[in-house]
Amino acid sequence: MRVAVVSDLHLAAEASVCRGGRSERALLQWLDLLAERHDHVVLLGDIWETLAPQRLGDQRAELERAALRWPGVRARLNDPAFVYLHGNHDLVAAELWGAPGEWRVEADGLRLWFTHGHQFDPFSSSAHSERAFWAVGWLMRAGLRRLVEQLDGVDQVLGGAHRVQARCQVQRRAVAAARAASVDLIVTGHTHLGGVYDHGDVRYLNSGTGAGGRRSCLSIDTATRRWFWIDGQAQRLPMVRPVLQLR
Ligand SMILES: [Mn+2]
Repeated sequence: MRVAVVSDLHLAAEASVCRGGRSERALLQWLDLLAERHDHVVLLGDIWETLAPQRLGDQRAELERAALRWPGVRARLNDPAFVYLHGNHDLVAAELWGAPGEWRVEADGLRLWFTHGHQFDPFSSSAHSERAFWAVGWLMRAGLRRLVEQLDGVDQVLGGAHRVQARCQVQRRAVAAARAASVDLIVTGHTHLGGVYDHGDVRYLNSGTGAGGRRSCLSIDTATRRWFWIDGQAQRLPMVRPVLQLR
């Protein structure tokens, strides 16, 4: 079984708070290319941005508005090639569209567990996070988008090593959960920091983020036991070009 994994697009209705880019056409070309080359494309949560509505707590209306702004992406959620799981920024899709929070599957003797990963992050599962992301939305509307992105960059530089490497809390908790559930591969997004990490009996894979034209993703082949992360920012490097020819 070949599976591509894309997460954290953060598609929103309003351009000022949308981090997913502006062109739906380019995004769909990428998703459809992945679908052509894999049996499934897992959309691993935070595909939609609903935590930055104008009024606090208005996630349902925000999801519907975002879906209208990105109709092609919405249509693909009903396409059997795509498996959509909700994250914390699109949690409301569970209640509105019945989106599941995880996909567990066995293929070629391997047990795989796909889930967004916010349940392993104490901040994102806290009551404060909804209010914090709502406030960030207003900073972006107030023209401080660059500041928000820079803070995000600082967070990744300062916290990056801790968040990606084996001592990262999300990763440590995910690996412990995978071990308890006897799965071989646990696949999350959420941290926006992609990669593949070997923990002996368990592998932890993170899809990174496809937001803002970054187009990072995972490609997993259970038959050949090959899995790798494609860094969307480094997609011009010759070493990844022959693999997927990303544009
Ligand atoms: Mn998330």
